[in-house]
Amino acid sequence: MDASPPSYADSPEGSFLWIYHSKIHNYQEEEDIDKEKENNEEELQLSDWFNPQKRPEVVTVTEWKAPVVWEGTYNRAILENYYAKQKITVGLTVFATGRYIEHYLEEFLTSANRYFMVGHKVIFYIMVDDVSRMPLIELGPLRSFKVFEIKSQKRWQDISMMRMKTIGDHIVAHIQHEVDFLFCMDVDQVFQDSFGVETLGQSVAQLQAWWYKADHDEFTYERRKESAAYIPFGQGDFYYHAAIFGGTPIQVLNITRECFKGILQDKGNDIEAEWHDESHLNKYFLLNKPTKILSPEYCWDYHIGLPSEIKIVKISWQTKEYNLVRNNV
Ligand code: 5GW
Ligand code: MN
Repeated sequence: MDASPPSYADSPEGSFLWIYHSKIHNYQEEEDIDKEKENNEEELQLSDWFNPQKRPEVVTVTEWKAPVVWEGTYNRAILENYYAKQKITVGLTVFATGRYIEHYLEEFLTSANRYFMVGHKVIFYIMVDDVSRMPLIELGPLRSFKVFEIKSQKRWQDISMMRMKTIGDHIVAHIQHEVDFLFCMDVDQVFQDSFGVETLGQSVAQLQAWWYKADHDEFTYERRKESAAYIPFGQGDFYYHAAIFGGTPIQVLNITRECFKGILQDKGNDIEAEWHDESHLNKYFLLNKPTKILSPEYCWDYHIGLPSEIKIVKISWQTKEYNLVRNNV
């Protein structure tokens, strides 16, 4: 691919398909909801729901005082009560192209339907390169989905990197008006247990399961100065996993825009970061600290085994059957 990437169309509206149509907007109702949100007394304080001392054997607070959410540190009842009053809607974007549609999408969606933000309104934003191969799935009452057709990418590296552009385009075009919080996830993983409101925040990063105990100089950050994703030895907080990130739509827009900017800059300089979008995401979160971090319990790889600090696995990685799913390597 050259310096000008295949633009996904300036206006995403051009190529999307509404399978589920949300209700026509009622602006009076929206105003009332906004008022209700303002009247929801005080904002919840961290100490109201989070107790870092419950997990003394792991890092539960960052240097910049952000919570690292481990099982046992949060009080879900208090959070549920707070967010139920706010009547929040949470979005979840997921991409599946090529063989990833048949291989992963159905299991991802059925498990997300069951475990993602149970009791709250959820909109799944499903991006596929062939709408006709979209699996039929039945969703629970508070769940809806919107399917969009995206262009396939010739290079596999561009599939994951172009997500940054596509997510940003969709946030601007509609997602910002539809949800209060947004998560973006890989499709090659399965929900195993409830992934709830304790994960919500302004900007949320996921600890990578293989690296959470390592020292920052061991991390597989991009180490070449020429890349926009460059992080020198001696710097870095955590190694974040690009398979899960989230926040408010505006924060996620900023994340995806900055990452895509770095990706384009690298293309212009004929360099590609070692771990593609993930390298750029790590650079972003180094410069813009996440306000919440999820423990590896939220995105676990069972190939590591099950150490005692992993109390409840909320999402697990699918086995990487590259020979089956990657015809374009
Ligand atoms: C195909 C070949 C090599 C790498 C990625 C792909 C690929 C990724 C694809 O053919 N179709 C596709 O939809 N993807 C999307 O990009 C999926 O949402 C996938 O979860 C995400 C990241 O790619 P992964 O999951 O294969 O990458 P890793 O870092 O989890 O190994
Ligand atoms: Mn993946």
